[in-house]
This record gives sequence, structure tokens and C-alpha cells, in this order.
Amino acid sequence: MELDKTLFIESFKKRLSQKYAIDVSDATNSELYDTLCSLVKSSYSVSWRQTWKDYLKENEKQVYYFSIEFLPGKLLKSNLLNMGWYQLVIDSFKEIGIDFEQVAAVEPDMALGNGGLGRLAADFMDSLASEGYPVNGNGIRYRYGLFKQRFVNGYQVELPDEWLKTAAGNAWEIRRASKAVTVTMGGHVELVQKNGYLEPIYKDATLIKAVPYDVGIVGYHNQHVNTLRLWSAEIPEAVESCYPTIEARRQIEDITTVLYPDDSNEAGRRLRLKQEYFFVSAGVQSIIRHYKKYHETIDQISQRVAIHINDTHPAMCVAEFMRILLDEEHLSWEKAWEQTVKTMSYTNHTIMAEALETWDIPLLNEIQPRILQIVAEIDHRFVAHLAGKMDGQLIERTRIISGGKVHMAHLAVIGSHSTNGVAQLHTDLLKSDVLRDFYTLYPERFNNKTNGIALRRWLQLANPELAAIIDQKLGRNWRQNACQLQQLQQYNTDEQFLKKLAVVKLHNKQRLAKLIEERTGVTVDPTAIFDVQIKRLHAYKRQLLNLLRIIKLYLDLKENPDLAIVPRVFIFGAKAAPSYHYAKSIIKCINETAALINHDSTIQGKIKVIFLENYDVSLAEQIIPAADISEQISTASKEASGTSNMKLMLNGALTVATLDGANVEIKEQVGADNIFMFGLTKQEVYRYYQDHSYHSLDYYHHNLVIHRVLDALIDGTIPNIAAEGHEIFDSLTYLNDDYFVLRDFEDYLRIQDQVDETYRDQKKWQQMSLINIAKACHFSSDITVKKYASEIWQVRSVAQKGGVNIGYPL
Ligand code: 73E
Repeated sequence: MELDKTLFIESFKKRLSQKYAIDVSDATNSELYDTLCSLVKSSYSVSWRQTWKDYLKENEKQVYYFSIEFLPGKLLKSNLLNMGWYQLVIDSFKEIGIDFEQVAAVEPDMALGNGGLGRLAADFMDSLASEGYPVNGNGIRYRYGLFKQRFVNGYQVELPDEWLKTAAGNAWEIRRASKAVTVTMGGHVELVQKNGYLEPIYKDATLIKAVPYDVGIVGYHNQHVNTLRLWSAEIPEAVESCYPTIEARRQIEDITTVLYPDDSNEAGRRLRLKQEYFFVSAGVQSIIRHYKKYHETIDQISQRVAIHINDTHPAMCVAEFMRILLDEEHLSWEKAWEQTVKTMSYTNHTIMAEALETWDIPLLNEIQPRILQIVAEIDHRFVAHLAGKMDGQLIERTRIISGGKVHMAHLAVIGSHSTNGVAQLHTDLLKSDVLRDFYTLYPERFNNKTNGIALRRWLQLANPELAAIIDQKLGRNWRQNACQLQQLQQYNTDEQFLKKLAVVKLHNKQRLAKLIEERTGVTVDPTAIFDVQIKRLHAYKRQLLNLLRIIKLYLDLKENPDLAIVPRVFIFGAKAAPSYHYAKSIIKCINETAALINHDSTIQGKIKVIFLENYDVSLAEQIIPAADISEQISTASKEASGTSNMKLMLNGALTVATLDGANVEIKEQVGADNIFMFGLTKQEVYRYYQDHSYHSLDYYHHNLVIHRVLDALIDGTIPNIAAEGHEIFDSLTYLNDDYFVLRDFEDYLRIQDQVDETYRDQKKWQQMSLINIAKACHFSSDITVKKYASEIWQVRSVAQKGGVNIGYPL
């Protein structure tokens, strides 16, 4: 039944009264939020059930996207938008005197991820449902999400994110106790002959109950609802007596307690390996159990099931799938292997050596001995197959088990039919460098899938004013079909439209200025350039390059307060992994520099530095629409893709970029005149690695500007950074500056001067901004997932796009 305002208000009041026995005027925001979620959920549940039934009826191939991180942020607004309810709810609430924004603010961010990798998984889930693909997520329901970041005396302090304990809890999940499975870990395993098969006998193993919590993922205006299944570890009732001590119980429950707060750094801890096996085993078991309900034989399962391995964390899917096909389904090794390779596909997200997972053999043996046996057999057969046909050294370099370790990326590539990188430059590097030997062995397996972003969240929801003026020019069809945004280019000389763009940006900057004032007490001028760098804090992302330029500007202004620069507000958002000392030192230095600059009246407020605490999805949604400049300044070759670069251009920010990750493709789309490029190329970086000709100390000694800026870190110019300033100074000089910060510094200054010059010509700036918005549609995750679906998974869309809202079931 189509929903209208009267019906909605009536249903809402009724539901509120049923749940809480109160009227709207007596309800708290939490109660209103809970009631709204309950109404939303019961309405989309009808479509959810139907989506599932349609899959079964059509015997559709199902894809399962395994990711140890999903970072959806808040879901209320995006569910309302996708159901076609958004405006109606806002209007209805207004009519009955409820402030919708305050109600929406109650929702905790679902922060079950660290950064780009987890957010990508969430954007993909949204796009897959919106494009009507039969794809479900499979991950972990962490009791604590990514830590909350606070600054104390300029230092990062981490607080636990007890998101499930908030009044709102997770309103979107449904606990499905009936779908629980048992995961077996630890102990010993012996293979015994039984009825002609080798049967594994487990001794002293630990049994863990894996309970799924399902979250509905609502497609955009298509009545299609997929499932994000998150697993929680519990103690199995049947063997409760086996875990008599609190410690034994805690060890089980700990498996799904915390998200590892490391991004691009492998924690290498036992618990992490347990987490990986836990969600892999639970997911694969439930997939096969479901498949068997509807199919008599299993030897063609790859025709109906695809499993995607998002980075190496779920790479044990290969071995777990083999385990079940061999031990439980009694397929031959050859048949099982053929089905496994056809079922699996793998995405690599990073070439950073420290993030390429390896596990010590004894540790894997301790966590799951049968999985180690299977991995060892895969390795053995891989070597035997290539022996005599390939160079012996190549075989040694590519085998799964070597040097006492299990190489997870090798397992993922060998055990799957597709390996993709996340931007063209990154895929090229995989082929030519990191996975070169595998590219020699299996050239046909390698492909590129440049990342994308959900335009619904990052434009429609985050920047409604911009979306509204786009509607005025293009109508509303672009909201269904991102490609249409390109047509905006034709308004490049439409002065009125360009002015409107500027007004929207100003409004967004005013809103952010208000937030900054509330949170930091610092007043910023909304007419200044808002220069934004938001991403995890990591040396390769070079927040330090940005900081050094800020220090340079400050010193220049101290020397000459009348210096003609365009006023700028430098805005940072970044969390550092708690164990990443160097990154935390950079945070401290930025905070102390900010305190110095923001309180120095002699520079007349020409620059301000704002480091907002606790950067998360919700904060990103507030910063991105207000950005003028997007800092994408990683050392060339290090950032696999980046996705904030795409979100910022979509909101009209101009990019200052190195030729790294997806920046290269952004440049191709907008043209060199509409982006500010600088810095070393990947070839130049690699040449330095080869000839060792980079000596950063020379830059300190011979470049007066660099000398003066680096001295500011250690001579007391910036107070309270005695230890951190020296640490950073040393890293950039005596330790030879791993990420070429000093090498790129001058070029960075040059390009930033060009930014100032361009900003003075507002018409030109708006024209460049418009082109960036128009071209951002090439980075829609709707387009990306279509390529995954057709080129990797071979699944088709089953829902019709057609502007169908989710109605209210009576
Ligand atoms: O360039 C980003 C990329 O845009 C990359 O650093 C990030 O993935 C994004 C999405 O493709 C990423 N995260 C991790 N590896 N690459 C990672 C590694 C270990 C633990 C958690 C995350």
C-alpha cells in the first residue's frame, strides 16, 4: 500500500503507543527513533522476504561478499531514502512537531571497520541492492566498533565504542538463532579410513556457536532487499558444562568482541586469526547448508554460488570450502578443487608489505589443524604441478607455505579464478611487481575494478542543497542513473548556475564552521579556502607534507603579516592505529601547531588549523560538502585507490594530488586543467628504490626553506613537541624520509600557490568545481559493482529499477 503523510502519521502514533504507551509529546528522541526504525523495518521486511523468495523461485546464483570489516555508518536516512520515504518522514514529523534531525542523531554509527576498505564494502552493499543483484555480505558483529578518538593535551586517546549498549542499540539487526552453526577450533586432528573415505577425527577441539545477526540492505526504489549477515560467537548450550570457568567462556566470546583497529598494518595476533577462521567457517558452512536444501548434488555448486574474498582476511574461505567438500561431502580432491577455484574470487587492497598477511605455521596449526593440513596439501599440489615446467625460484616465491609461514595472498590467488586491484595503477603494480610471478602463471586471472562510492549517501544525503540545484537543471533522473550527472558540464558558462554552486558551498561551509566552533571553540571564516585532508593517519598518506607547508606559511606570515595569501582553514580528520607510535606523534604535532597558529593574533586569522576529533562516517558526511580543496598527497604507488578523493570531487572540491591510486583516473576524467597535480611519479619513486640516490639530509642542508621549517619542529618554535618534533625531524633527515616528503615539498608549495591564484578567479574556480561534480559519476559504485557482477561473479540483476517505493503493509 502506497504510503502518504496521513497514513504515516497515523501508523507512527499507533506504533509509538504500542511500544511505549505514550503520545508523541511525551516521547524522548530515543523512543521516537526506535519507533521509526521499527516501522521502517516492518515495512521493508515484506520486500526482504520477497527478495529471498524470488531468488529461490528463479534458482538464482548467489554471491557472498566476505569482509572482516563493514563500515556502514548510520542507516536510518539511507534506508528512508532508498525506500522512497525520506521527504515524507521529514514532512510528517514537522507536522506533528518532531525535529527529524534530532531523532536521526540518536543512531550510533555502525563502525565495524577502520577506513576505506570497510567503507567500500558498505558502499558496495548499497549499490548491489540498488542494482538488484543477489549479493549478501558476510562479516563479524563486533561488540565494540572502532575506538572513539579523543585528544588530551594534543595526544590521541582511545575510548571504547560500545555501540550496542547505547539506548538505540542496533535497531536494524535481526538475531537468527535458528540459523546458528558450530565452528570447530583448536585441538588435534587425525585422519582415519572410514567407508573408503578419509575421515577427520577431532580431539580436544573447542566448539563455538556462531549466531548470525542479519541486517536488511534496502535497494534504491526497487523493493529489493539483500542481507548483511554478521556473526557473533557464543557458547554452545549443549556443551556449556565444558566451559566452566569465566576465563574459558570469555575466550570464546572475545572472538567477536573487538575490531582490530589497524589499517594497513597486520596486528599478527592469535585472536585475529581466530576471528578470521570464525567468520569464514560460519559463513561457508551456512552457504553450503542453504545450497543443499535446494540442490541434490554439490559437484556443480560454483554455478549457483560465488564467494568473494575482500582482501586476504577471509582467504581461509578457500581451505574451508575444500574442507567441507572433502570431509563432509566426500568429493574427490580434483573435483573439490575445481569447484573451489571456480567459486572464489579475490580483491587485493594494498601493496604495503606490512599489510600482506602471513601466519606462522604453528599458530595456524593451533587454531585449526585441519585447515593447515588442507593448505599444506594445496601447497604441495601447486608445487608438484609446476615442478619441471617453471623456474624453481619462481615456484619457491609463489608457493603458499615457505619460510615457516603461510602466505595468505598466495592462497587467495592460487585458490580463486579472479584477482583484482582497486585502481588501474594499483592493478598494474600488482602485475608488474607485488604479484608479478602470479601474473606470469595466471595472466587471465588478473583484472582491474576501480573503486567507487555510493552517490546516494555522498551526494543526495550528505549534500541535499547541491542535489536540489542539480534537480533544477537535470530533473530527478540522475538520482537513479548516476551517468546523467555528466550533463552538468553543459552549464559550464551558465553564470547563474555557477553562482548557485558557490552559494550552496558557502552554506555548507557555514554549517561546518558552526560545528567547528561548537567542538573546538575556534572561529573560522567561511569565505576562506576550506582545505581538507580526511583519512587514516599513516606515514604514506603524508599528512606531514601538509603540516610542513602549514608551518612554512605560518613562518612567512610571522615575517610578513601583510603577505597576500588567500585565507585558508586547514581541516584534518584522522585516527591513528593505537599501536602506531609515529602516526600518533604526527597527530600531536598537528594539534600543537594548530594551538599555536589559532591563538596567534599577529597573523590576523589568515590561516587556521582544525583537527576534528573522532573522524568517522558521520563526520565525513558533514566535512565533505564543505570542502574546497581535497588533499590526496600520498607517495606515488602507495595508496591503492583512495575513495575520499572521489567523495570530495563529487561535492565540488578541487583535488591537490599526486599521481597515485585513483587520482590518476580522476585526472583522466576531469583533464589536467581541472586538478592540481604535483610530485614524484611511481616510476621515479621506484627508480629511487633501485639506485638509492635519494638523500633527504641533502634537502635539509641545501634548501633554506626546508631547513627553516624542519628546525621549527625542534627549536621550540612549536611548543610542547620536544619528543615528537625530534622523532619526526629524525625520520625526515637521518632516517632518510621513507615517503619522500622533502623531495616533494617544493613542488607541493608550487601547486598550492596555483590553488591560491585560481581561487582568486571565482568564476574559473566554480567552472572547475562543476566539471569535477559532473565527472564524479564515473566513480559511482553502481558502475563498479556492475563490473564485479558481470566480469567476476557472472550474476545478473534480478530487480527492475523503476522508482518503486516500499509501501506500508496493513
Ligand atoms: O587505498 C585504500 C583503498 O581505497 C586502501 O589503503 C584500503 O582500501 C581502500 C579500498 O579499496 C586498504 N585498507 C587495508 N588495506 N587497504 C587494510 C589492511 C589491513 C587491515 C585493514 C585494512
